[in-house]
Amino acid sequence: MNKQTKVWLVLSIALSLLALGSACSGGGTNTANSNTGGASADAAAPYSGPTGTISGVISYNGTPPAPKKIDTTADPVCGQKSPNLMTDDTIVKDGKVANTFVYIKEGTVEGGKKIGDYSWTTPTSEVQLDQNGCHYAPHVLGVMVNQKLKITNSDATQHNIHPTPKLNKEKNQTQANGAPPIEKAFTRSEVLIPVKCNQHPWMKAYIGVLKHPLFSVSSDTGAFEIKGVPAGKYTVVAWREGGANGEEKTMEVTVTANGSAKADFSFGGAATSSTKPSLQMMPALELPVMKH
Ligand SMILES: [Cu+2]
Repeated sequence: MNKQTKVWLVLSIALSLLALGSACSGGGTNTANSNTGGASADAAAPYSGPTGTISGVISYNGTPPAPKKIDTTADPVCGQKSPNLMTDDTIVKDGKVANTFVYIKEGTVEGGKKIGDYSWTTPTSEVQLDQNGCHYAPHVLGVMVNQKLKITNSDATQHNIHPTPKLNKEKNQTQANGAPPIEKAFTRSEVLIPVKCNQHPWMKAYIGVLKHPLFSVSSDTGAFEIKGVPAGKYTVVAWREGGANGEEKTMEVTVTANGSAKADFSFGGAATSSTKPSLQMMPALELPVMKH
């Protein structure tokens, strides 16, 4: 074998190995991600490029339904601690809505990869859900998949926390007064999981579980902010409690490097940010009035 033949032999072996390798990895990822732009090797890598922020305010057009007083006579301990417990499905102050869960549903990061193609580190910090005055605090919260949720009982009575997921495992758990915190985690993405208490039928909370940390809940001023969003174009969803399964609004938002994108949503009678036509076209003539 002369020197030239040897070189060709080595080259052709190397080339066929390369071809084999790319055929295997290509076949595995192309079915799962149709739009990875051929970057299959780092398909589940963390994002490390430029980021921006999405922020906005959730408004309510028209007169919101007034909170109703909850009858807590079934458990005297609840009445002693919370004599004026009110429903909190619609908390509107000065026309701004609290407890709206805002999150990135899907989208494409600059460069062409889908947001779902990146991996995100689960925070080691816990998110707390407290039962206080026979009421869940917070009413709406978000966690990442496998992030610890710490459930505490601050009441002198027994609660029974009962998330009712569709995709995650359903399990209810009794927590007596003075019992240590219960730790829970959800293994699958699910927006949102309703939570009830088997002891107190009025108690309600909602948990959004996502594979990424790109979510937020509107405060009492209706404001929310999602930081660390990779530059790209996204479908942002705002969900709030109401009706049988809640109300949802969507918006397309473009985030630039170090930029701040606005995403204001409106609920209520004359909503403007909805993609669906509103049936009620009356202008919001009345200012929201807090009754009771
Ligand atoms: Cu309870």
